[in-house]
Amino acid sequence: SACKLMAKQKVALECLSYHATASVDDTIKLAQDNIPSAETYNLYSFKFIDFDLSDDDTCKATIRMFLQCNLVQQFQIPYHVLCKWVLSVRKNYRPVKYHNWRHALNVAQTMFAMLKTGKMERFMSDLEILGLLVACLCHDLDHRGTNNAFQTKTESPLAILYTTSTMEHHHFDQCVMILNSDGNNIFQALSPEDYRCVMKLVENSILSTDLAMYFKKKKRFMEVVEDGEFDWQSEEKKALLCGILMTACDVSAIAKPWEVQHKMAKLVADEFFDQGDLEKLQLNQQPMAMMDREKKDELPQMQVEFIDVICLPLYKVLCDTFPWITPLYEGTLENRKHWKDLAEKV
Ligand code: 5BB
Ligand code: ZN
Repeated sequence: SACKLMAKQKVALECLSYHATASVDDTIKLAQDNIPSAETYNLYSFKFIDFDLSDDDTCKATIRMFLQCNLVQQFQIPYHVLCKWVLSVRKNYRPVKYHNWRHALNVAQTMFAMLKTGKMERFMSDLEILGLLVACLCHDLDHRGTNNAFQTKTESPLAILYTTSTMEHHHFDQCVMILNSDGNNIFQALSPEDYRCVMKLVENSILSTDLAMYFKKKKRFMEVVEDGEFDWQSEEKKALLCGILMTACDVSAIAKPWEVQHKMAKLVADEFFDQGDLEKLQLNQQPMAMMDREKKDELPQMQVEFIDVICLPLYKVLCDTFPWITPLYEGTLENRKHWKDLAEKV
């Protein structure tokens, strides 16, 4: 419609300054650098932390994951294209407090650890592993630190373009935009069939990170598991499994060692509070408790609820099916104790 076309043009204009991909110089420099080992970055661990990594190292750690999965060789990704693509993806995250490039890296690393240490790669083809890593790295591209409800309330062009899963559709659009930019197409050597297949997986996986979709998916996932299912190869089941894994990785900050979880939760809260401030100032509305600075004392109790309602049930059903990812469940349970203690002090 004319309205959607207008919205699309507005989004394109708004994004122009961010649309730039990586420079030749940065690409050459990264491509010439040595890539440290997976052990150096602790990539196989569910306790991976990005805090001590330089911005350069975050790119190298990303490339290391592609190398460890043998994706560069398998899919004939020209190395400088991989380097440029990683730098471009990083560049298209905004410096918001939580939903930034480092969050994307953490999500991708949890996926890597699930596939390798969690032994889930046996359920995935190489093409699916490629798709999942790309989806993780791209799943929050151009996040503005505000959620879907905020887009709707402010009638942002994005909300006019996509009425449901607004931001997630935009993240996928940005992912496609980067792949289609000069020298950034890491999928360039794929056959048309593989290309179509991996793009479908990336789209499904990114759209699955909308928490609103998660509850439906979890219900269907439980049905499949309760049927005693061990065959995840059908297209529907594969898409379901990928969607569930994406959510498991997206919230995996909740399973990190306590000091890390504590810091991460503060970043989440700060981003929520910034949105709350915007709602007060721009919309003259009372934000929900989670986004209201005045209610920051309720944070521990909210984390307990988040753990009980979303995280523990998710990790429980996954661990029952794939026992090697139990560290995620145990880490979350441990953090629940800490948040519960803090909640009871208030
Ligand atoms: C989550 C779903 N939301 C629509 C309503 C609120 N809940 S919640 O009560 O489970 C909740 C989750 C409340 C507060 C929270 O954080 C306070 C700092 C969280 C929370 N969410 N805590 C976390 O550590 C993390 Br990680 C997250 C996930 C953040 C991104 C979630 C994006 C949701 C988009 C709908
Ligand atoms: Zn995310």
